[in-house]
Amino acid sequence: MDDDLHGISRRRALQVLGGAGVAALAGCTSLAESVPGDDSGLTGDPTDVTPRAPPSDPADETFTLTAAPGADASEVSRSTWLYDDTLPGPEIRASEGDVVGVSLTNELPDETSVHWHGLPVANGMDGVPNLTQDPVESGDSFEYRFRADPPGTYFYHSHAGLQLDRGLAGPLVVEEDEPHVDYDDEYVIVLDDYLPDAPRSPSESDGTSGGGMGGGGPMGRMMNDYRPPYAGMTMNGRGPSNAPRFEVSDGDRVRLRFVNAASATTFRVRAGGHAFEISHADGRPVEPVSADSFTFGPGERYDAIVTANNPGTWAIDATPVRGSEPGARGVLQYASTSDGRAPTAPETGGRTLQYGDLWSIGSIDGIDGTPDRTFDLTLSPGGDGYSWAISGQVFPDADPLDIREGDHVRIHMRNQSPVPHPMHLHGHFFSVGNAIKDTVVVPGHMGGTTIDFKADNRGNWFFHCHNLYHLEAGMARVIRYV
Ligand SMILES: [Cu+2]
Repeated sequence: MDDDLHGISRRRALQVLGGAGVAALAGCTSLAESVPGDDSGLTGDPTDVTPRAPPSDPADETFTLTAAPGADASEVSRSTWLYDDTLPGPEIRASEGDVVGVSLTNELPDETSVHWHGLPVANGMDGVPNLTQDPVESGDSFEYRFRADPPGTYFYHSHAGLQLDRGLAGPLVVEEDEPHVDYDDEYVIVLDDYLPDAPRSPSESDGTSGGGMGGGGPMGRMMNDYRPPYAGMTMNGRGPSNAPRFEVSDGDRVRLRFVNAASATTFRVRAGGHAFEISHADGRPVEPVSADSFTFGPGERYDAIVTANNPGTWAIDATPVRGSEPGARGVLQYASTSDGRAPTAPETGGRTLQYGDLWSIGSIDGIDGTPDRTFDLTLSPGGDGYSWAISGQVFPDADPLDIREGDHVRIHMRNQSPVPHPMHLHGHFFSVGNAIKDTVVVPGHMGGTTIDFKADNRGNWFFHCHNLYHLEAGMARVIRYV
């Protein structure tokens, strides 16, 4: 294969993937055959397209984040890397329209960067190392600046290598001036899969730890579906024995902002004694819809309103859909009910939220006609047993998807593997069905999903599976404005 054809050099490839990716690439036949060429990497591509600048106004709200190895706290392993020594990282909360400044200090032994997941920031602020910015070296700092718009529930996380699975993630909330739903109180609930040891790339694993192998059939021994040896699932950084408590008052409507910050876990979420009124999907408002449970993949968010009309002590359970680890738990604690009793677990069954239930309030302008550009992509395992491909190409040995500013872009994805893929687009929201989202799970076994977006944010943008181990193994493309 030819470097120019694929628009990225081997050197750049190694930089994009980070250290862990080097081993993965070493075993990648197609790349091994490629010849290191000139530096025709993505950041150096000669396009006339200049990304828009970040806001020049002074920041209305400023934050600092220090990324560093976890302190020697009893429950936190030294392999856990944290923002400000907390798991999850500190909440960043801003008002709609404000200019936010975040000063990142890197005290990790490796380079890093921060991605503001879901928020359509200027390209240079998007935090993908070697694509939208130079990585922030160990000991250095970087000033992020973006406008907190549109409002919604987001999160931020490291986009370098496998750092997300070390604990480098935290919630990012942009408050609406005028919410479309009434509520009295709110909590942010960050779900994660907890890995006590340093993450390893799929190619380094021996395959014995997989809790979610692909099942029978020709793909039954799919190493591609590597699942790290998680110690368990956490809610707001805590395991079920130390479950976080969410106090509610009789009659109140409580908005729960659920964030799936996991690297490889789809959760099913339910609450004992209460249905959810789903009010937002990936931060964007939807017509409120009732459901007894919902599932969501890595990178997705749902806001759910719970009406406190059933006094007691109730569990909010988040169970892995694949993987055998026990789930995460929180406690919905009525102020009127004596504390300290064991929470009542949710019943199974009931109605599960479907994507088809989501009707966004508002729409994306300029995507109601015939698309200007359509991409038909397949999602499939690579032939080597651990890589993941989009239309047969394993990133970074993969063509960019070229678009022009103003285009109505349509991407159709067909999943030729048995496992679901939560596909995430940087820098833009897309429509999927009647919802507006930034991450969508494409179901396994030939599941198909079509997304449409407006090319209104110039730059080179990452489009990838948000299962970190699929991303690491090549399930990504760059969407390039030309
Ligand atoms: Cu995937």
